[in-house]
Amino acid sequence: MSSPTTYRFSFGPWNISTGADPFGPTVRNEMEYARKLKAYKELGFDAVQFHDDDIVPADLDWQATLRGTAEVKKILDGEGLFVEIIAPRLWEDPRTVDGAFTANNPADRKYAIDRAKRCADLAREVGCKNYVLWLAREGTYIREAKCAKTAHARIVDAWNALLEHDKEIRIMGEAKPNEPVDHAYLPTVGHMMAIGYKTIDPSRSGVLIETAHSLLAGLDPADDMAFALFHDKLWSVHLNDQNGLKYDQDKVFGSVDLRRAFNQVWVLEKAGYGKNGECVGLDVKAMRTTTFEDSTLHLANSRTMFLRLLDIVRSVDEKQVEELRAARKYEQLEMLILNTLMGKKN
Ligand code: 3MF
Ligand code: MG
Repeated sequence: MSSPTTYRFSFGPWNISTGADPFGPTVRNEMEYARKLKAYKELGFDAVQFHDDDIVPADLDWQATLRGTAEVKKILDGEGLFVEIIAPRLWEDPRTVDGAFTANNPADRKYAIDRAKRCADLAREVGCKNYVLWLAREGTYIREAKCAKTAHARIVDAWNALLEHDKEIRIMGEAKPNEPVDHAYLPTVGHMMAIGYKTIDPSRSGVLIETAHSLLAGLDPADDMAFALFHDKLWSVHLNDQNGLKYDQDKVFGSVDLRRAFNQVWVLEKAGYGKNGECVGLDVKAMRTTTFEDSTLHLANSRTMFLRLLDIVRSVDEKQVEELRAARKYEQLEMLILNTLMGKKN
């Protein structure tokens, strides 16, 4: 029998935030950068997810970028952390107001591709081969604003340019159906994977799946994960939770729907997720009401939820599940799962 996977956990420093939202300013002090990186190991995490400008500002010249990157690498090494993924932040600069790779203005598209390539160079500097594209503004507020067919071609061209620029990185698309744009061009995991297969190197094109993003598309995150796992394309995750079809909430994993969270852990565990070095990534936000002292609790709690659900997944009698499946006794199977989740004997 193969030994059970020991999971490694990751998150991005943006998960420790000052609590500002679109309706109000910050409510907590900014935690010092080195302090944030120190929190990782204290909370039981192994790896960091970065945006390019989480490492060094995006407008530094290359020499200054190298100096800044070396400093961050030194802190990471000192903390015993590695970089799991790196993603270009293509949604804050004035040149990405109309999208990045799909902007109508050629100069803006060039800026986006140059910045995305620079992000791959940064990845190399911090020893990371996993590159994430969250295509935040690739879409529109009104359908007539862009030619959607051309937009898809432009996304593939940009993806190809990155694969060519660095022959070692592998690119994961992180799909999201809306927010900040109204209509995103690649709203689901299925769309993202279809684009990956159209690139010059499908073997280096995969996905990162975020629970809330699947839910916002009206899809089941565990099924999305299973779909990507079937294709060997699930290379990272952003686990969290979400209350219905509203703004992206990034709630603590399992805090809304325990059974839904259980099913995600189930699918990951049964497929051997993590055996090739994949991390259990979180993308969670503290509540606005949280104090500075408690500003990492949502991360610790999400990790705890994953591990508790993992215990439950491992405790389910697989033979019994198979028997109930074979006999089509789904009422009994459902009660088996509900009882297990509630810690009741069957
Ligand atoms: C937005 C997101 C993003 C991505 C991040 C890394 C800011 O809904 O989930 O978080 O996860 O950019 O790809
Ligand atoms: Mg995310």
